[in-house]
Formats: sequence, C-alpha cells, structure tokens
Amino acid sequence: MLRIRVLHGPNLNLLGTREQSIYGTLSLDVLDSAITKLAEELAVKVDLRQSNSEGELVTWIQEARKGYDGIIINPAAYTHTSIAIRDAIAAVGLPTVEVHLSNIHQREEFRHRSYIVGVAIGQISGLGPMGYLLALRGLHDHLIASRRQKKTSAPATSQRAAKGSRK
Ligand code: DHK
Repeated sequence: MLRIRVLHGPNLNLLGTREQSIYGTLSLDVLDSAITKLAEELAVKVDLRQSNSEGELVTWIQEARKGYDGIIINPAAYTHTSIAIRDAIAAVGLPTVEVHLSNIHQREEFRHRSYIVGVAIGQISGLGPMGYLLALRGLHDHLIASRRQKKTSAPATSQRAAKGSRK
C-alpha cells in the first residue's frame, strides 16, 4: 500500500474562519476528511498533520524518509520564505506536490515566489480544497507509474530474486 504524508503549514488550522473570501469556508477537519475518503478509494494510506512551526514541518519531512512514498504539502506562508523546507524536501528525495488553496500568482507579489516548487514534481494553486484531491490523484498515479517502471527496468536476475522472496 502506498503511503503519503500530507502537511499543512501555518495558519491553515484556522481554515473556515480565516479570510473566507480567499481561503473559503471549509474547516481543516472537513478538508482532511475529504482527503482521507479519497485516499481510501485509491487504497493509499495518508498521514495528515498541521503545524505553525517551520522546524516541526522540517522534522516531519525528514521523518517521511522512513516508510513514506511521497509528500503533499501546503507550506502556506513558508512557501515564500523557507529554504529549510525546500532543503528538507530535496534531502529526502520523495516525490512532493505543492498545494495552495488560493492562486498565489494572482495575489501580492511576495507570494509569487515559491522556494518549494523547484524541488516539487508539481504545484497546484487556486483550485481551493479540490487542489488537495487532485494532488493526491496525481501523486498516486506518479508513484504507481514509477513503481511499474522500476519493475520493468530491473535486471532479470533481481526480478527473479524478488519473485522468489515473495510469500
Ligand atoms: C496559504 C497561506 O497561508 C499563504 O501564506 C500563502 C496559501 C497561500 C494558500 O493559498 O493555501 O501565500
């Protein structure tokens, strides 16, 4: 079963009450339930976390090395400031999708720059909560395709060994 860690950055705990004209009326709990429901349909195990602390997000990204196949992250304001989060994603080397509820490219200039996108496989911005669901589908498909590719490009001997070790 694929395992994906979903990280929400600072102030996203206030979703539903925070600047509703920009971030909508859905709470983080409701958003997380929708992500969990889709994950069940896709047979993906998701681990959902929110933090207002940059260091905690870095630690969770580092920890994802062990046991996770990919990351979906809305780094929120840290998108525009955090070299530490970018470096953590680059260090673990897990396929990562960056998500934003609002269209950061239509907003203030300081939001146009993402330190994260250069180490992500893609960025989804401006589609509201649907962005997370599309990120999950996209990352799922990406991971399945790269697993398949690894299998077909593995040398014949190691494929035989892998088959032999299956119970
Ligand atoms: C969320 C935030 O909190 C902002 O700091 C980002 C992002 C945009 C979002 O749209 O989800 O600039």
